Amino acid sequence: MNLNTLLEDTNLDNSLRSIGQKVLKAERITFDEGVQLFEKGDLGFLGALANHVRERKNGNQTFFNRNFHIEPTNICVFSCKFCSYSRTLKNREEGWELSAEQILQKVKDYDGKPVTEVHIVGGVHPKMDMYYFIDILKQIKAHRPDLHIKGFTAVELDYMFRKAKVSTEEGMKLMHEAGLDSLPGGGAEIFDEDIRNIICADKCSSDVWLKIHETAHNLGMHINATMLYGHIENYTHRIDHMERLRQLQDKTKGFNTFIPLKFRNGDNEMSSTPEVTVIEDLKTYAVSRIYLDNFNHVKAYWPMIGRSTAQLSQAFGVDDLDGTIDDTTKIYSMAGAEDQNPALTTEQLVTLIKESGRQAVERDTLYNVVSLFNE
Ligand code: V47
Ligand code: SF4
Repeated sequence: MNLNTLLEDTNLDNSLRSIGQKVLKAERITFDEGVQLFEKGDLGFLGALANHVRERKNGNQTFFNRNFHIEPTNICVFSCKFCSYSRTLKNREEGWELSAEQILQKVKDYDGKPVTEVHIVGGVHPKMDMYYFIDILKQIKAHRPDLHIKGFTAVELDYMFRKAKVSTEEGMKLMHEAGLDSLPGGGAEIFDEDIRNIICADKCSSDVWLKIHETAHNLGMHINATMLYGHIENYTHRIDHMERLRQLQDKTKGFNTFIPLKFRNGDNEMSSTPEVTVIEDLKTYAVSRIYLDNFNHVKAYWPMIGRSTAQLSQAFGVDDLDGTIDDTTKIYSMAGAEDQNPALTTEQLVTLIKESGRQAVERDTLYNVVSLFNE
């Protein structure tokens, strides 16, 4: 339905109407209004608003990227309760540790293939230190200089910098100079300290996560931010998370994309926490699109939510479907993701986008257009 017609509906709650009018005028909504959208907005209303913002920012285009993932290890010193993936050094037989040669070989496996990005992320291994990864980054760049390296969450970097006894600024500069082009958005989880203390007490604090990202932004790195939702947090915690990101973005303009990550309860310490429904997924995409007025993109990570929800999400604010990941991304498949074999050819991904009535655009990490499809 047309947004103007929707806002004229006499049955519409007055506070929702006033939020809708702000969105129509491209005005920022407040913290309380964000919470109200979650509490009172039905799916039709939220979808119409979020789609308006999405089309104002990105027209009818949906972006994707040709990338591949490398997970150097699933051995981790931390013990996040939602994690189905990590193993400790004690139960090593269920873990993996790739050598520098194996990591480089994975990059070489893509020689001649039209990928533009490698995404490197894994557990926090006590022996894979900053210098180990600096050496690997240099080797990857020497082998394929034009491949964008998006790697290491703030949690991994914080551990490496502390171990190497370097400041955040110094460590980030060394990693950037060695070839690290940008960071993925992981490790943010939920910034609220009380919830964080319950679900991931021992890893870096919200302030440290934000500081690491700010430092990377100051070096000119454009990066992502995630939010793990749908577990024990409430709507106020979600808006608080987005508010902290919105404030940092006002300061630095360093974030490219916001990625809501749906909590999956397979085989982890939070298995008794039920997963939220697809309605909640779509509401979360929509409210983030409306609230984060200074973010250019909202991404749905399709291996996690499945192809059908990924298609629907494009009517609820999402303009990015990540990439044609043709490697198994174990952090999700081990937690019970919809797509146990997350591989889609470019043709399949383009069809999925086209069927949703959108134009598929292959982008590089920084959203430069690589190819336009189905014009
Ligand atoms: O921080 C872990 C999440 C994240 C579960 O930047 C879980 O382009 C749901 O950040 N249920 C790491 N989520 C992955 C990540 C990412 C993924 C895709 C794209 C990008 C990007 C970044 O995975 C962790 C945590 O929030 N996670 N376990 C789980 N059971
Ligand atoms: Fe380690 Fe990351 Fe799993 Fe937490 S989510 S236990 S930091 S691998």
